[in-house]
Amino acid sequence: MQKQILSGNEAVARGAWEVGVKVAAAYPGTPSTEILENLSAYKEDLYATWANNEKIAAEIAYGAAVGGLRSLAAMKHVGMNAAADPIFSAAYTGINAGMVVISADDPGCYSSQNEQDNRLYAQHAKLIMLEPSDSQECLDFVKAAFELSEQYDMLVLLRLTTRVCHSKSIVELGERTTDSTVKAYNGNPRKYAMLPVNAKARHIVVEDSIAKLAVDSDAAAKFNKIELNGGKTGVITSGMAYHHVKEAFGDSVSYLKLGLTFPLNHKVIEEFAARFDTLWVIEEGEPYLATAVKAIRADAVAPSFIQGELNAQRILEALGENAKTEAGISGAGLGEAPGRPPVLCAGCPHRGFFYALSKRRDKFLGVGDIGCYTLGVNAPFNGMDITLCMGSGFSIPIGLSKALEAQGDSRKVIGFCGDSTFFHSGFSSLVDAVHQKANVVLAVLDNSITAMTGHQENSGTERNLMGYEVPKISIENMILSTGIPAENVFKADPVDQKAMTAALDSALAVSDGVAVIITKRPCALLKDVIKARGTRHCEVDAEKCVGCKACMKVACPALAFDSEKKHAYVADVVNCTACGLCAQQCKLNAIREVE
Ligand SMILES: Cc1ncc(C[n+]2csc(CCOP(=O)(O)OP(=O)(O)O)c2C)c(N)n1
Repeated sequence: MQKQILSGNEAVARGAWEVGVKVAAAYPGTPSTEILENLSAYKEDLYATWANNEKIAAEIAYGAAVGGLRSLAAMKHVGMNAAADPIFSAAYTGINAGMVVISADDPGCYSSQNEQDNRLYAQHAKLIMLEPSDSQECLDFVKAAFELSEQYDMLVLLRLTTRVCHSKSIVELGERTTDSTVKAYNGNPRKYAMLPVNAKARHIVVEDSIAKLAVDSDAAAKFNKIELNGGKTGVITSGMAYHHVKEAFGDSVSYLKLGLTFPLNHKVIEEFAARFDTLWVIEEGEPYLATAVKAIRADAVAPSFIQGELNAQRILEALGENAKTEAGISGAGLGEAPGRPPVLCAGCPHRGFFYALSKRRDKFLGVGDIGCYTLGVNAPFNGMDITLCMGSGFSIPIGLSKALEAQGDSRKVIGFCGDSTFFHSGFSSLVDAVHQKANVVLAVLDNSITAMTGHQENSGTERNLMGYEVPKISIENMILSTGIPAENVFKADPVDQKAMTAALDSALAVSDGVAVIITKRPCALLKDVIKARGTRHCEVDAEKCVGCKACMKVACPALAFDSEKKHAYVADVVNCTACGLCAQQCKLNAIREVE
């Protein structure tokens, strides 16, 4: 049997391929992104695509599953909010071929705007939930998930977390199941057309299926692992929390590691609990298991780890004296890594936009969105007042501008989002702004890629995930299609400060309805951009530099200031892209481009 070291995401992709998945759709989002990237490598055997948002991804997968192909939709946890609408109703209809929704949660907010625990979605939306805790289980569970999905005619939520997605461990690979996975389409509007009359009937069906699975002893044995090590303490846990608690206590306690976490098999929990004087529930996030276990054993000890990622030290601290007797270890040395706040890269086109904006700070309130440009919130740009979720950069301004108007505040609201976010949900917000005649400035910061999550293609790129040529959708044409007059649409290369400032001033001067700015310059880290730049970079002429630090105001990480010699210098020649934004600030022409 072949073995490989794989991350959880790679193992999910491998498992999906092995189990005969034919259609996979996702919208990128850390920590889930690599699932689809890895699946696209199997393009001879399946169709893998980036959708414009998670709702669309779920609907593509659902269409394929009902049509008879095993399918999956992958997303980060907040993507589930966008996809919740179809998923809740798909849970009623059931599917035909298996369908798995993958939610990658981010306890500790390493790359997210919140740390919601999507285990609660399983219960709420009525999805079977499997929680793998390492890469082998990622592969095994995704395969089993399709069988379970078809056996119970239910959607399965494969719930991952950052640490499961990104940790690497040894995985035993399997063979690929071939075409027996294709099921004939069995049209049945009473099952699939969710009018109230059908929905009521289907609701009962899904509740019945949940009840059956909750007592399915085969499923319980397959996914729930009991490790009896003697001693008086039993631990109930799931997912990555299992490894943290194991690191803290090793074999000094016994474990019930739940893999099938919705519906929970109460008999399994009861039998395990009955063996021990002391019962701990250790889980990351909301008290999901704790609520169920405490209904069975009210004295179960369940420390709260709602905020932040779990680790052995936190568990030991939370359990206090109890932990010392059981574990005999102190947890010393399990320190936190130092924080390193992210910054806009050297040569990032968004820097030019925010620099121009920072010169007009008294004239606007800024509403950001989610992307690399969110980093414009930091000093020295201080470019935004609010940032919430994808697409909201174009809709919050509608309400916020009403509030400013009501209070006689003459500042404009400027909302901004990137090209991928524009396709995700920004455009529908823009349409609303136009329809409502909102007096706002909306800026699309188009760097021709979904940059923040690692350069995924989107509807504005000419290739898709599988590398095939596809129609490239014009953002400008979409904007003009809303009826915004062309004279209210201002375009600029954001690094060109003359053009950028002119665009900004013109947009701020529009007094009736929506003005749009489109900044257009590709991400500095795109392969083609790096290739075209070659070895060009900037250099500061120390003779000419008087140490005024005007160039430092653009906050480029490639540029530094020598406080002894009192002049600026390009400290990171490799990453300097010679964009010239710093050079534009130098009145003495002390910065020039060199090879
Ligand atoms: C609902 C949701 N889905 C996915 C993400 C993950 N995510 C954060 S930023 C981003 C893409 C931003 O791309 P773009 O708007 O083009 O801006 P760029 O990073 O290129 O500047 C994504 C997919 C998220 N935060 N929320």
